[in-house]
Amino acid sequence: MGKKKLPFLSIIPLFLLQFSSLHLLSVAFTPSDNYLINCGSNANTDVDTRQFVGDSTDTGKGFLSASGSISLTDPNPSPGSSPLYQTARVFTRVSSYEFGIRKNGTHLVRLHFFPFSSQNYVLNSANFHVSVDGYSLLSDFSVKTAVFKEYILMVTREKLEILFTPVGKWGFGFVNSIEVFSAPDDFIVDEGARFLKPTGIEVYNGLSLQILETVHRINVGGQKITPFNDSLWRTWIPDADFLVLKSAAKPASRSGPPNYQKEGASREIAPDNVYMTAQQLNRDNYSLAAKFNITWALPVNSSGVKHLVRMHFCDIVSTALNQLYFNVYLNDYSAYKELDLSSVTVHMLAAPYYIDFVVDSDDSGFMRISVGPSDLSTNLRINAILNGVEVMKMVNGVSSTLQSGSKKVWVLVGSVLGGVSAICVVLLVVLLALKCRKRKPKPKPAESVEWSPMAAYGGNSDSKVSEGTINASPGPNMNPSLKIPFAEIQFATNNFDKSLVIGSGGFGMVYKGVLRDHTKVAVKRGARGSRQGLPEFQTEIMVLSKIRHRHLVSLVGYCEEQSEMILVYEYMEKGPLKNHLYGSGLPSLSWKQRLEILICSARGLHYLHTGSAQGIIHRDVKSTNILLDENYLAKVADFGLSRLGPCLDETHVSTGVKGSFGYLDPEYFRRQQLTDKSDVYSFGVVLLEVLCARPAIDPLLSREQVNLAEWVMQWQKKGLLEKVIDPQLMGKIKPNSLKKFGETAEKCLAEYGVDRPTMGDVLWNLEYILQLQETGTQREPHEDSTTNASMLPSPRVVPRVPSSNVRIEGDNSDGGSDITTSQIFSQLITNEGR
Ligand SMILES: *[C@@H]1O[C@H](CO)[C@@H](O)[C@H](O)[C@H]1NC(C)=O
Ligand SMILES: *[C@@H]1O[C@H](CO)[C@@H](O)[C@H](O)[C@H]1NC(C)=O
Ligand SMILES: *[C@@H]1O[C@H](CO)[C@@H](O)[C@H](O)[C@H]1NC(C)=O
Ligand SMILES: *[C@@H]1O[C@H](CO)[C@@H](O)[C@H](O)[C@H]1NC(C)=O
Ligand SMILES: CC(=O)N[C@H]1CO[C@H](CO)[C@@H](O)[C@@H]1O
Repeated sequence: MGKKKLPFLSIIPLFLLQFSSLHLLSVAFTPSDNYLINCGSNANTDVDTRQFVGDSTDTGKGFLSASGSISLTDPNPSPGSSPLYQTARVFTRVSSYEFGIRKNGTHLVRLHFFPFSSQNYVLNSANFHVSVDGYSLLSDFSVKTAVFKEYILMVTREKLEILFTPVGKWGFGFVNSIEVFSAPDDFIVDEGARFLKPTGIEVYNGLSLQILETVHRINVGGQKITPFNDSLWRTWIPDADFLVLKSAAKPASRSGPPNYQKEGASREIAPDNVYMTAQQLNRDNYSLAAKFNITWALPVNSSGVKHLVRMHFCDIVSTALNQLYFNVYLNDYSAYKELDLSSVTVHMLAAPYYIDFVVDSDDSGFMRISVGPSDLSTNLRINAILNGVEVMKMVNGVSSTLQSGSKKVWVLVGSVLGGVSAICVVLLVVLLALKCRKRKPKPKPAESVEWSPMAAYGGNSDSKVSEGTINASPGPNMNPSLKIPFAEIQFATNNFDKSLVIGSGGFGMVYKGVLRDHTKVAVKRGARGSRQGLPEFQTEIMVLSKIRHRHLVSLVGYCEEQSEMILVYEYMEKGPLKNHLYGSGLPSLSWKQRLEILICSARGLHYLHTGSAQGIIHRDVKSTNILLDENYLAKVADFGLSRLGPCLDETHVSTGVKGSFGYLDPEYFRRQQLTDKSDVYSFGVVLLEVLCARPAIDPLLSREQVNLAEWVMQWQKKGLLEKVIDPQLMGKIKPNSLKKFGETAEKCLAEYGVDRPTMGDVLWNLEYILQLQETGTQREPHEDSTTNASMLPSPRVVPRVPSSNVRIEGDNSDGGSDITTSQIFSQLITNEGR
């Protein structure tokens, strides 16, 4: 490290042997074209070693090409505000500035707006268009606070014209300051960007001809950099506010200038301070069993618009070459796999490097950038870094039409096929799933239909069904707007008042709380040093901010200030289902209530499995994770273990499994292969808990009774299920309802996943069981002989009183296609989980 320190010119001749360091002495960048205008001012002004020419001075006047403009001075400038903000030029008619261009090439155009008020003009009521060389950059533009706009564009004309057009008869426009200057050569390289598309990565052609608008410029892991310390007079802001999970990252820095290389980035691409600071993986919280990324979510306003994302890298964390390999993701695309900075930068540490990506913004409202561990790195060296990032919107880029066009095709295909044949729908699902392995799927919106691949069975070609799946608009991946300040949580819980504790678990304490807006919430506060740590916390935020569903407990927000890990959920008045079954003295639930609770829970789980195309496995289904609201409406909770992969890691065995023993899929145990059928098994245990009102494991009972599933299944097989049901239900369950219930539970608890029904099947059966209870319908004789009866299609086709027609249709058609669907799903899920 020491040899790279070159603080004083006097010692350079002695110690400076490395060629790269000579770079230091090279002169600062001087643009060929360089126009800096202080609009509305009759004097020149120096700002950050640059002189801004007043456009009311003799030299300045020459740039203004129209009459009908007024120079305005802020009568009450706030102390310390930029001198550029103290005057403005106001346009009451179409007016322009023109600047002679000496050198063809990329230029930067910057416009400063500060809406002060004077006697005659209140600038925040201005409304106008701005165009540059005929390209509209701002339309119907108005300014409520200080606004800075920067555009990067190619100029090949002799003159650059900036045109201001007031809107309406009384409208006017204004500007406080203008900068137009040449960018360094190769600032934007025509074919230098990786174009991320659902079909793969391509080279983006014609980048230099795009007009780019700077949206974000961030010095990752470092301080704000002001124009004074940047050779292109840029401002870089810190990244902390954009980090989705602060504790995933740890700042790194190194002193001295970086080793600029010909092949890499120059100081004009980004200044020293950007490259000499970074965020790296917080390895304090890291384990191989629970890997995570660092993710930034940068707000972007438009969806389906191409953006240039320029990422800056400089390996300031390694002690030797080739220690650092990591993956880069952008909006869930794998943007760069196994990035090895040592090899891309001519084998030198601390050598600046940048990579340009072109990507469409999606409708999440955020550009999501992640760096994360590569599979190649050993545990010892595992790391990932980012030093800086810029996001620029392509103002004249190809818009969303192409993309949304192709989506529409899918919807159309989906709805047509839906009416034709279920097999085609299955195919579509598979295609989509495959497509989604390239580009991660978008979660469904909250209100979308609970979609089952079999929904089309009844000849239902309702296009909405397909739309809900394919044209889904996602919530942001990990929505920073869900962040809640720690102080707010202290307020809500009366500073974690012990009397408000409503539960505790492996994770920590759960408190009841009330937010300032009177929303009741449950606050789950991670215990310091809890075994169930950061990965679970992160998973839960990711899963829950992606998906919202009436039967999944929703996340109100989270807090990770002061190394706290706090999750805030909607409050569920009646608490866990378990308390209403046994052990708490609460009034006993009727059979109908119990069935309704199970139906709601099955809906929630079915949605988890199939709703987002990717499939989410809950992994910890049990009666304590089914919560009831004031109307006994059930919702599934606790997604901390969801989809963390197939292996039973240490953490899981010692915390998760202990609490959930008795619910665990035996196949998962044996083969360590997690599928959605593991949730079905656990749900089968919940069915028995509900029926028998006793815990899944009760060590106080005699040996054959300890394990609820084993014990009850013995009675079920003997056809004597009614002997072991909750005494409160004795004589209250109609025999058909009970019989079907027993069969359903038995199928859920099948030894092998493939023999178990899907959550959708279970849901259908529960609805049917409820109907048997309500109407007392007699079972058709043929049903009893049909083992496949439980695998019927969509609940949509169930008439109030099931007729033999429907049954037969189901019996005929299900066998093949339904099993196929399930197998495909579990395969996809299994692979995805690895
Ligand atoms: C700039 O480019 C234009 C069009 O490509 C060309 O006509 C013009 O001569 C160029 N000007 C200079 C100064 O190179
Ligand atoms: C420029 O950078 C130096 C060193 O990083 C810092 O001390 C100084 O305050 C900066 N100046 C401005 C105007 O930001
Ligand atoms: C990192 O993020 C990407 C994209 O969201 C995801 O595919 C990948 O699994 C993540 N890696 C880890 C270790 O979480
Ligand atoms: C998005 O639009 C809002 C209002 O139009 C504006 O305040 C905000 O700065 C914009 N954000 C970005 C990243 O452009
Ligand atoms: C969950 C966990 O282990 N969090 C730790 C992450 O690392 C920071 C220090 O870098 C600790 O303060 C957190 O407790």
